[in-house]
Amino acid sequence: SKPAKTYWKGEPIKDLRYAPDCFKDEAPIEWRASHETKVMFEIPQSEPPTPYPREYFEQSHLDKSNFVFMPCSPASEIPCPQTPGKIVRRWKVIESSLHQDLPGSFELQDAILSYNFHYRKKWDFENFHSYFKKCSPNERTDFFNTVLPKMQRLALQLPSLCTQPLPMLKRNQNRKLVISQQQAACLLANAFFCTFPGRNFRQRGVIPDINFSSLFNGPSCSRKIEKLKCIFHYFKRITEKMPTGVLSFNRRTLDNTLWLKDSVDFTKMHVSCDGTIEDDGRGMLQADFANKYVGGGVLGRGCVQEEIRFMICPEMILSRLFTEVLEDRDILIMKGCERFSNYAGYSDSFKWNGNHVDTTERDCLGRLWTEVVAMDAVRVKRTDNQFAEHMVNRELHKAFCAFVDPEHNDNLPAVCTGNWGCGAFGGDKHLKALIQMIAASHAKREMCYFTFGDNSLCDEIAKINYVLCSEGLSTVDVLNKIREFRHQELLGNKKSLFKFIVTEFGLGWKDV
Ligand code: AR6
Repeated sequence: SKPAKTYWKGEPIKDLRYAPDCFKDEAPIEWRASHETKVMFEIPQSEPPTPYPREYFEQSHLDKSNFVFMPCSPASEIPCPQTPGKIVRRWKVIESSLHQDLPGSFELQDAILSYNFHYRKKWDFENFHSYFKKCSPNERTDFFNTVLPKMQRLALQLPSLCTQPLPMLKRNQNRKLVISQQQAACLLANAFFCTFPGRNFRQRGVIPDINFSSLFNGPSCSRKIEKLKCIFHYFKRITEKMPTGVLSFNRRTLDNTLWLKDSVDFTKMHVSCDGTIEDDGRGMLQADFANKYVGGGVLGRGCVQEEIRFMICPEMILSRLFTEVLEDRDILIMKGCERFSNYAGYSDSFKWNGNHVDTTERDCLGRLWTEVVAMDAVRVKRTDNQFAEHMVNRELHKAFCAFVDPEHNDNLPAVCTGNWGCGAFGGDKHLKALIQMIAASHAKREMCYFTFGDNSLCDEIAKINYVLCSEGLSTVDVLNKIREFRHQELLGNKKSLFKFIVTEFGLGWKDV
């Protein structure tokens, strides 16, 4: 059992607004496929959802840049491994390689390389082999005798499970993709077997890689081994019992920047030193401290908030298959992704820590009530001034786009967030907390903020929020002060942003 939360300030966490309670008065809705919303299964939906259409839809005439290039597409061709000079359909080679028995990690490597011929000399599968060398004989037997054959069959079901082309969620567009957990599992099995053509590396600078090759290859490191444990665990779970729910991936772009001119009051806040977004954010809109290539280094060595979240909820990794790089005013909302693993540690000390049973309820559309928003902060370089107006505005628009909900205006669940952009991306914690407070207030959401073990930050954020709320200061007042702080900073004034704001308003920086 988890230790009780001991150090928190502001509103009690139980008094914030949560889904599904906050939506209880809304009428149930159904999926409606449209130009903006692509649904990959039949409506009305059954359990498990039936792929739509029933037969594989030939996609060779479509503009490739608008759709995911599928491994089973007839347009995907490679040189025949057996007959030099002959060209064959890639899917035929994949089928014959994955129909075979694969009794060990070297046979699996050969199978993957049969349709990734270019990489014969480049891929060493070091982490992959080292994982199987270290695991117990029982685990190895279970994987090669039971889990892997089921994964092979699942991957080969691609043309019967994903029967229509998956749209790319392109830059600066509002688009939603709705997919069953079974279809997601099939696509992830294909990513595991590295079947997606041309997707071992980032494509044209805008599409992330999705094949798992970079996770398998060396140099050997414990982070990748622990990530492999998460991945193998996911496949073990879903091949034992296929989940029957639904996931949605919604890319949203913000075209209105006028919101910033409105003046609104600050909303309530719970600030806690203990707790994490994934453990304690149930029913809230949960922040993913993202990279503009969603998932960041999840398939490589990266191992901070976003990568860890994607590893314990592997369906999130799928977003990389179809989400182009996020522009300054784009975000991605992932709803319904299930958590399969627990973990301990962080970064170099990260460890897979056993099975997780996700007890979150489902909505009327079959999605778990877990809503996660990928929002990428700017990476603050030494030469940048993060207090400069254009930098502040960039982050404000990003956070507002992440928190606003164009479909529901009132009674929205609180945002669950923390030190967004302040770890790997080096941002200022006071500035980013204020930016998120402003954005949440405009989006009419309360906020739950986890300081990740930092007691004094917890006090400071609670204090500034108390002062802003009790003095009735508005978001515009505070934005003006952030601008003034920038000038003071240029004059060499070294006060913290919070202290500056409080003293500027003629108030004391006293205990709350
Ligand atoms: N819950 C609450 N707070 C957390 C959690 C958690 N589970 N994990 C970390 N924190 P970081 P960034 C706190 O560095 O700076 C990835 O590679 C902790 O204080 O992940 O926005 C992405 O793909 C931590 O220092 O986010 C991007 O490339 C802080 O949140 C890049 O990192 C920031 O976490 C984004 O970097």
